[in-house]
Amino acid sequence: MEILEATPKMVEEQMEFTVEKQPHPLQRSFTMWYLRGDRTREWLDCLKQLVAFNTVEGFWAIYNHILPPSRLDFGSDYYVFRKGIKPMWEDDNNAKGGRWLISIDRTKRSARLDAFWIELLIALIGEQFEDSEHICGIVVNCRHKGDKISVWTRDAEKDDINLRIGMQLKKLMDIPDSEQLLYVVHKVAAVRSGSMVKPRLSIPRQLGSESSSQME
Ligand code: MGP
Repeated sequence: MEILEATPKMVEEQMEFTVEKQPHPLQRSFTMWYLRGDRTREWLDCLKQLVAFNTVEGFWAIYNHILPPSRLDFGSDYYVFRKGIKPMWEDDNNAKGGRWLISIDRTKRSARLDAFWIELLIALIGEQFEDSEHICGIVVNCRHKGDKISVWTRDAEKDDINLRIGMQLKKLMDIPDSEQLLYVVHKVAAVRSGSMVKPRLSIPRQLGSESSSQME
């Protein structure tokens, strides 16, 4: 069809056809998981794989059909991980890793929770992180005590790479210096609970720490 010969209606139809037939592929495929908190069941049994996607259109179709984090019950989580990586410490890709943790103050929930989550989702699937190879996935935990958003990275010992990811995350979310981002090693988190977990890295550095951000 020569565009010059076509009526506006025909052009419109042709464009619709092209858009429908040629979705925009993402560089990688991802899988979305959901966990509905239930203290009567094992954690692993609460985790459900929802759907995989590998196109921009596929992502938005899913995003538009599920509840935003702010509307989930407390105790629920979403996980978006590279396809083939299970969102758990036990997966080989996570076993040596850790996560950058953003704790969302309860008073800032309405302004931040959904906004941070979509911002991070877009950064993840759009490969905006310079070190995206090292990122396994992202998580949002909806909690009455305060929600958490985290970026799981593959190797907790690669401090330089993890710090770069943390700095990018801080910039992306526009997190002020007064709020610290903490990098927690999964193996440490797996044996200790909540606030007792000592981070390996922090941004900004822990006040009073000697020479580096590392706090092994
Ligand atoms: P959580 O959901 O990450 O944080 O871990 P929450 O609910 O805010 O609790 P807190 O301990 O951080 O204050 C809660 C619990 O879920 C953990 O103590 C584990 O029992 C279980 N859990 C969480 N993760 C991410 C895993 C995992 O990857 N594997 C297994 N086996 N259990 C997990």
